[in-house]
Amino acid sequence: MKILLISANRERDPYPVFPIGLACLVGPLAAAGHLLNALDLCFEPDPNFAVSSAVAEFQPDAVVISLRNLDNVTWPGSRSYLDGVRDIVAVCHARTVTIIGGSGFSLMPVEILASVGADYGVMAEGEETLPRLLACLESGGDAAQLPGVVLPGRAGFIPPLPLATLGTPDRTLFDVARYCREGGMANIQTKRGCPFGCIYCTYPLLEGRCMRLRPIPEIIAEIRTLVDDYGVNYLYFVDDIFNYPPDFAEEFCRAMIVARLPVNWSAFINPDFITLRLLQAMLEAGCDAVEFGSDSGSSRMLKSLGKSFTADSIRESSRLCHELGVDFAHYILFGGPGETRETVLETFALMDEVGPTAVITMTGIRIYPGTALEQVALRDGIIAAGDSLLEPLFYISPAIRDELCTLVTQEALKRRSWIVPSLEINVSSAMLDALRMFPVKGPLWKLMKRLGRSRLHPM
Ligand code: B12
Ligand code: SF4
Repeated sequence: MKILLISANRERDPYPVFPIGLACLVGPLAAAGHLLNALDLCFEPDPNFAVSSAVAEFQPDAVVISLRNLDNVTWPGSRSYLDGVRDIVAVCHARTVTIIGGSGFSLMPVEILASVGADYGVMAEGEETLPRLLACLESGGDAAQLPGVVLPGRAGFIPPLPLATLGTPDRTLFDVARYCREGGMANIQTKRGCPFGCIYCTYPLLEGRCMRLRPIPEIIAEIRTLVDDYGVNYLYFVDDIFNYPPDFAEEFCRAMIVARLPVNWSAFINPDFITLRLLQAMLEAGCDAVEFGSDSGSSRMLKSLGKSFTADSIRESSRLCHELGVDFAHYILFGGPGETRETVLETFALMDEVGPTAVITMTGIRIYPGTALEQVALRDGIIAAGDSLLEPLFYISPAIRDELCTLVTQEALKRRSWIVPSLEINVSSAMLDALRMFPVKGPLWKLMKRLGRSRLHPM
């Protein structure tokens, strides 16, 4: 079949992110004998025109739409992307079959399929399910019998089966160089899954609770291709947690060191499971910045959010970063269940104490179906049974709701390293656009070191 792959993601903040999910589907689809073409809407000035032209020109038998983001998960200032997806489907609809999937789609597959009007949906990993669905369409089989396939008008579907073996993304149909130029990096994955249980988090729902590791030689070969064929010199590891399991992370770093790969990189890490030995190996392997998903500096809030670590782990891991001189950021989520003025101030105090290069903060926590936070939000009357979560709804602790933004603004502006995208503290879309004019490698928050003073609505 002739298949047109469309990446629907047009978000450019904090930077344009390469459509690695679609790239993972290229190999399995090509192996199944399909003829492929791709359309990446990230850089298209008129997406509907681009889709219409691509469909007219290529005449695909099916269009495969990747929906990575539903919205920007930012409160206040929330932006939903679903209207854009509805338009893409509408442009294709009379002319070809539409199949939608991706992480954003997989969070609420039945509702999204109904909302955007595509012909088929695929929940979670597409490497095996999508070729199976296409084969079923070709042979006139019953798609409802395929695990992971969602059909319009049906409330349920057979749950997807996790892939036994993770493959290597094939980036040949996409503009890797442009993402490196405008986003400062390429992306890569070493494993899938997260065994932890943070109450708001969808990652275990999307990738499963079991860790599935890629063979290290294959990851090294992929990096070599990125370097040799695409001129990549900076990588971001999209793993839920880079440093878990820690022995795999270390083994991988040692392999990178042996391979002498000329790249720098950064990744999300957990404040537990980071030792001097592992951090040393990471730096030797080219890591020049780490991001901690710390969420809070208050012991009470860490417990309430279901974090597996303590404030002391945040202290110790930050100390290691200072000792080895690596840039580090802590990501903070304010407003979770039990958040009060005191717990917010405790978080500011802990961040003052540990002195990261940057603190990146969200106010309010997006509520997703299937998470423990959804149950807490129902209990606390923040949402009602049957409420749709398609348009973003946020949990904000009733005890702080009215003053959260004022308090965070006041405190963040007193400090130089705090970035609060929702309140435009030390960041704005215009500022990110301007920074992208310069050839900056890696995460932009590393530039916080050069900031003169804190600003509201910079640029
Ligand atoms: C790493 C990551 C980031 C990094 C990206 C770094 C980089 N250079 O790539 C950073 C921190 C920058 C980031 C930013 C954002 N992110 Co993010 N991110 C992730 C994360 C952890 C992994 C994404 C990834 O690369 N996965 C690896 C690839 C291989 O998997 P995949 O894309 O899901 O593709 C597979 C399947 O989905 C499927 N598939 C994909 N497309 C299709 C299409 C079809 C038809 C089919 C059948 C199957 C299919 O098959 C693929 C292979 O198995 C996910 C959470 C998660 N665990 O999935 C969130 C996630 C994707 N992010 C999310 C969001 C919202 C954002 C931001 C908007 C947040 C913000 N305000 O900054 C920005 C947007 C950035 C942008 N420009 O788009 C949400 C999206 C859902 C939603 N709520 O809208 C997620 C799901 C997290 C969440 N909250 O649940 N992100
Ligand atoms: S926040 Fe991190 S550690 Fe917690 S469940 Fe999500 S991915 Fe796992």
